[in-house]
Amino acid sequence: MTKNKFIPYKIANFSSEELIKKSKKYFQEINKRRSVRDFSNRDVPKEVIENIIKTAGSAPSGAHKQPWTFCVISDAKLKSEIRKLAEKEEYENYHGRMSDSWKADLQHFGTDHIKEFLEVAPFLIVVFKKVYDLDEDENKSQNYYVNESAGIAVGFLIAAIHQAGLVTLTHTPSPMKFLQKALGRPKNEKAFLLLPVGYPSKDCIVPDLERKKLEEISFWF
Ligand code: IYR
Repeated sequence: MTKNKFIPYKIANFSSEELIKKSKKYFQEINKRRSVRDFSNRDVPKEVIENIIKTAGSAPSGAHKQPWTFCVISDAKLKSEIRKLAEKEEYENYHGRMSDSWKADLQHFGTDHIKEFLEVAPFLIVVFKKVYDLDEDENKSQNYYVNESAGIAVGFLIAAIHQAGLVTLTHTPSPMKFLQKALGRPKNEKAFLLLPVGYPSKDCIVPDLERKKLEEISFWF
């Protein structure tokens, strides 16, 4: 064992009953989360966005490299620019790049290449994964399990957005290369996901979906 510094770690010692109650309550709350495409333009305090990003940044990562960057966009001109670039790619997706079966799978969601939420939502968060690290002298160093780490961080982010009382969508305008350019991010950062964040619109609707049952998603040995 190396002589790295370790510090004591203590969490509350809940009883079985309390564990059941707390886990059930959390499930019931998080189970209300839905991906939303109809946003209100109502403003959201910047501090909320800071807090949800701090939550995402608390996610575990390979060798604690924290291989992520969160770019927050509220500037109307930049949001319009991103919408324009995203819709250009999405147009190509919906008019040729996506397979017929993919389009059929999406029919239930009523999606198309029009991405109004990119201008309406008060904040867009673009999550970049750091494929490798770069120091000031452009020396490269390795990151590990980058997709897993960034994915977990986004999971934390989505849960925090819901818990705060706001909504989001895990949007993947693909290819996403235009985001690295539009936001002037360095070459070691690749756009991972784009999440509009805000309140839902007054008349927001979501598809009538069912989640898989516990028996379908878990096997116990
Ligand atoms: N990126 C496209 C298509 C799309 C793909 C999947 I998989 C979805 O779950 C939803 C949409 C779009 O955003 O419209």
